[in-house]
Amino acid sequence: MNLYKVDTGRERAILVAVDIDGTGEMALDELERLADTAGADSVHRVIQRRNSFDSATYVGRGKAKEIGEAAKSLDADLVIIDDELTSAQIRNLEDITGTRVIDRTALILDIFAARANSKEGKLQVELAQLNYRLPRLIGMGLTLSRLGGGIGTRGPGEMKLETDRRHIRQRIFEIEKELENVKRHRDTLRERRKKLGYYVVALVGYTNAGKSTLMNLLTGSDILVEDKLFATLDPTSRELVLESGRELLLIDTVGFIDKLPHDLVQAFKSTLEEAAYADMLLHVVDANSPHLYEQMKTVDNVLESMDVKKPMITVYNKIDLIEDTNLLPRIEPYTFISARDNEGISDLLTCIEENLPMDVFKVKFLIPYEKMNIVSTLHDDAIVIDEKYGEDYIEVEAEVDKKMYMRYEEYRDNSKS
Ligand SMILES: Nc1nc2c(ncn2[C@@H]2O[C@H](COP(=O)(O)OP(=O)(O)OP(=O)(O)O)[C@@H](O)[C@H]2O)c(=O)[nH]1
Ligand SMILES: [Mg+2]
Repeated sequence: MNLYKVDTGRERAILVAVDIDGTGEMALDELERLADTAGADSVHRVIQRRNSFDSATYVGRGKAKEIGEAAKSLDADLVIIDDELTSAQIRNLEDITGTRVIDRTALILDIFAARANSKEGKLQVELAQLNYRLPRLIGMGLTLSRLGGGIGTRGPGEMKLETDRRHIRQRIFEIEKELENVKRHRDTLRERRKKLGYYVVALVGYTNAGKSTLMNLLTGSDILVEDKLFATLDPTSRELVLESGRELLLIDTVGFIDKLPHDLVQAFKSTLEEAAYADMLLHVVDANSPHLYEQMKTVDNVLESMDVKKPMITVYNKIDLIEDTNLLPRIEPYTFISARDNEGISDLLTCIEENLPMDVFKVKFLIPYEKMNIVSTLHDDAIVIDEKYGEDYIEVEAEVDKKMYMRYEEYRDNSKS
């Protein structure tokens, strides 16, 4: 390592991809953004066209040597590989290049580690990191022996990451137990939301599409918005009242990315489930992205893998940056907006309104006389079909929306259909 190098606090990285299907340049563009977010500058890019990954060294052995030479002459701190590697591949590549090697998964986990804020988020990231690390302890020679850390060695917060197998297993066990509790809490919250009869609408989409910007605009909240990947990790929910008076809960969620690490999906299950429990999804798309199709496909794939099938509106965002919206795929329903310039928002709200499931329930309520106010609410806000004044109760037959259906659950007459 060059002791006289100017310390910018940023690492110098060589980015490497094996290109099997011709998408190498695109993959490295994204890897470069990920590296930038994690605090590394790309000093060199290497793409090798091959039919498959080399099982021992990922790229071919000759290419690995070249990378080592480039690392020396460019004074690189690390090599970042665009796919997930085995511990043997990491070890072999470190031996040949003489440089620290991390893979795409470690890079993404590192970004998540630096960005986790909530207790749940930190636990989820730590769990994902430990699960990633456990089978790779032998491989991570240079990474773990490195003093002073660097990308790939950071834990959530100031936590030092374990390197001892037995401790790791113990810690995984503890975290899983803690996350169970968090999950139960989340389930309770979800139940409560359901009881209140809220329609839940979740913002989903590729990272950096503008989900949080839209959330802030619609609900006046101040969620962190950044031109970096994975600005949002924790789901945030806020109330939104539509023109018609219908109230919904809007949820901002963690962004998706191509080749989302399996350990992260597992650890973030309860967070990702926010989309699964929503009544409707807004798929926010960066309409200006050169990789728009691939990003939309990735989002579809992640949702599919979680078995999420919900009514969805495609929301093309950042139209202030594009000249021709005619080139965008038109899968109904869709809208064009600029969350930055507050454009197209009323169309979006109308579109939400039109596509919300219109649940109407025909029910009979048995309402005690001291709750006369409920009867008048039903007259005001629902359609009363029939009304009988009995001995103990007022029997009201009415058509109500989901919200009222849930709100007056305890007065429903369940004795007959
Ligand atoms: N030009 C333009 N930029 C936008 C628009 N909406 C969002 N951005 C920018 O896009 C970047 C990402 O925005 P975010 O709202 O953080 O995106 P996100 O989808 O929440 O991203 P993650 O939380 O990282 O998944 C920021 O720099 C925003 O200022 C828009 O309509 N037009
Ligand atoms: Mg966000």
